[in-house]
Amino acid sequence: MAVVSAIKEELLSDLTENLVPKLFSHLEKYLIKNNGAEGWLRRKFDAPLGQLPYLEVKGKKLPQSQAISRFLAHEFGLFGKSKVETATIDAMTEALRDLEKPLTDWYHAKDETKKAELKKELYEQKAPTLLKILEKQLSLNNEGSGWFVGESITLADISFFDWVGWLTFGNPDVLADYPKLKGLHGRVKAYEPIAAWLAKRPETEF
Ligand SMILES: N[C@@H](CCC(=O)N[C@@H](CS)C(=O)NCC(=O)O)C(=O)O
Repeated sequence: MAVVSAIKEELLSDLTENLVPKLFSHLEKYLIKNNGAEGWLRRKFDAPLGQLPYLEVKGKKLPQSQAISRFLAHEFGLFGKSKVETATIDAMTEALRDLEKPLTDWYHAKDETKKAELKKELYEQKAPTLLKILEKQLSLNNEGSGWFVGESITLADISFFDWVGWLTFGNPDVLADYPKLKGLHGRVKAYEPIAAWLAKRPETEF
């Protein structure tokens, strides 16, 4: 048992001190430099599925952002205390990820009329529909004064925080009508490991 916990401890410190910063630095390089750059082509060659992100754990490369975030959530105890909690967290994370296509379609649209249409659809329909449901869901757990699931922060809260960041691109006060969600956003932002990362993370477009 002691051996297992020593290995786990070593893995956790490796994750926080080396692997997570390494993951972000891969992403940063990809996002900041252009995709066609020789550096990226070489990196693409190294990537298990030819794409970023990937996370290296003890020499093993793990691709696919969602597999990575689930792996890290399991490792850091952010994935619930029962199978039902885990599935609930997973479902919430996926519900939030359903915003990805509308958001990137709007963000990257070149035609101004189409872009305005996509923005309206995202900010007046898709996002409010989900935010309203999430506000209610949060209220059902500890009257909305804590976290989405259970008694401690989970991947669902962190995914929510991340997606709000993306949504503020088109509306800096996107949570104005959702007081409970606004409170949760503040709690995640103030959560010590996240606050520490936010204070030192590099400035990038995304
Ligand atoms: N489903 C994958 C998608 C990965 C993906 O689309 N990665 C993009 C960057 S965000 C990429 O590496 N594009 C460059 C390429 O495909 O050559 C995930 O979630 O990780």
